Amino acid sequence: MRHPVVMGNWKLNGSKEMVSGLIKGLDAALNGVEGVDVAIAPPVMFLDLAQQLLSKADSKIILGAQNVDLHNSGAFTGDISPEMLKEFGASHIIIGHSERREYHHESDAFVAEKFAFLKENGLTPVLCIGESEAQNEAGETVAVCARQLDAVINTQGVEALNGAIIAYEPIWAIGTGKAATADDAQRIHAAIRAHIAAKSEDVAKNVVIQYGGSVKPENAAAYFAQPDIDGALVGGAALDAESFAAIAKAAA
Ligand code: G2H
Repeated sequence: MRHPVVMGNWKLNGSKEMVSGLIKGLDAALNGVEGVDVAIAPPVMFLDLAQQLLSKADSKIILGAQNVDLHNSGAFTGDISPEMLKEFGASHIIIGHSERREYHHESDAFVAEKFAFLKENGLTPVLCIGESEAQNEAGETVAVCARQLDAVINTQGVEALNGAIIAYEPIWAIGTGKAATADDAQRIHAAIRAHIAAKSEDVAKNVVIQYGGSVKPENAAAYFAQPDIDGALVGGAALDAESFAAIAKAAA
């Protein structure tokens, strides 16, 4: 039985004060909420503070991060390794977000290598896939998602997806307020699951597929009512404790 995961992707936002307030507010708002795994991915600068606050509160909130390098040490200026993320308690690591694919020119193959390196280091990849507006209009959504997934499946085997999380995020819905309808999102999630099922029914049945793109308290429940939507990757609404907690509760 799949367990929903709601993850907050804080992107390039935060300050010590904001992180403290948000984590305390979230932990309080989520007290007693069962049936959903809740994770946050602050900027790495704040992992230490976040880890201390979560541990002091004995919180169930899972700590994550927004990116990782392909090495554990060495001359790789500006990068962060899996070992470092682990030392600060981050377990769920977002890779292949469309913002990194676009602004940092990360290819499917490069993202797939990160996927493999995270698994090798015992971390949980949160693999983002999704189509652009032009691809959507050209009817290429499922083909684009399949290609992005195949970069992992064809190099590491479909079983590599066991224990990982897939986040389907249509690029045109990210931060735009133009969320996909729950029915449209379900159709794509079902197609993604079917693509995986063609290689392994078992992996497809168990893999968590989150929806991402302008998820808010007002639209979250409609997504989570869909059979193939197992939680959400949340950006803007994750920066407000009340909103993010409401989304998490809708998935519980
Ligand atoms: C998509 C999402 C979080 P938002 O990037 O990954 O952000 O909820 O702001 O659209």
